[in-house]
Amino acid sequence: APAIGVIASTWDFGAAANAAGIARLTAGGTIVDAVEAAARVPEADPENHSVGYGGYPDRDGRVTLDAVIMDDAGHVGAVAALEHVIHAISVARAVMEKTPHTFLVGDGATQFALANGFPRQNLLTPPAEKAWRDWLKTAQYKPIANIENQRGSALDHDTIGIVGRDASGRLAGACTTSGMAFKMHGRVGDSPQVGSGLFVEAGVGGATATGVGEEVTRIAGSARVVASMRGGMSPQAACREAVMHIARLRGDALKDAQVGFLAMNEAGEVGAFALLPGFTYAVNDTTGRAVVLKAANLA
Ligand code: SD4
Repeated sequence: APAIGVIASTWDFGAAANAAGIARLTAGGTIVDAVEAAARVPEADPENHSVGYGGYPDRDGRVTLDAVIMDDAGHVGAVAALEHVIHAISVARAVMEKTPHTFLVGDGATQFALANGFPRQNLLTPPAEKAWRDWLKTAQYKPIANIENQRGSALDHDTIGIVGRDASGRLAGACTTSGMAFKMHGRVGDSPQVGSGLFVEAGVGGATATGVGEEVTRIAGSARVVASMRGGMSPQAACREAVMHIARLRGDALKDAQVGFLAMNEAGEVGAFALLPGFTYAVNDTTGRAVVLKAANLA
């Protein structure tokens, strides 16, 4: 039977997230419900050190979360530097549905979440606090490529970016992260920024990004991938084009930074591309297909 829905997510752990999203679709949820449900899986996982609970803190020891959710009708909500609330993606959705705005940050985002009934919780787990205290000994800020797939290592950043399509062709996406481990307090990466960490457009498709957010932000990466698909490129070709643009623009300044893009077109076809080897993504659909694939790369 043909799939009535498909969800794709960044990294190996995307498979479990996708499964939650597919379950939501199968139960009659919308594609927005599905991508939100998917994003909530790593947010609640203490073993994932880059999303929600258990996320690594900034260099001041504070866990600060960034998230965005978007559909193909121009509805969008985002939060950045949210503290004390696990499900940043659901706060982003509340921004989308309950405010006249698209983006709340810092104390304003946290106050909005608490006022809307999100429980206040301590997000800094003992292992994350220990990693931070170890990091403070040298205090060297150096992101490590593909650390997302190496659970429990000192600098992981396991951002999840999700794009999905339902049976009727409606598209939506979500992206949620605690950002780069040991970032400066107040730093916001690509993930919650519409057009950088995520972009969705009716009749075209959706794209999301992972890796060193600064490199994605400077080219508005996900919007660029979607624009390339609008121009006729396949999802993988569009991701490759954005990666090549970053490589051209930044040259040696990239050092060993990783950036990966993941895209889905209007037909539900999925592609990805990364600067370096090691970027993986997961695709699940309503026929029961669940695969983890290695993205092609420039190296
Ligand atoms: C950021 N892009 O905050 C995120 C980090 C990430 O997997 O993708 N980690 O820059």
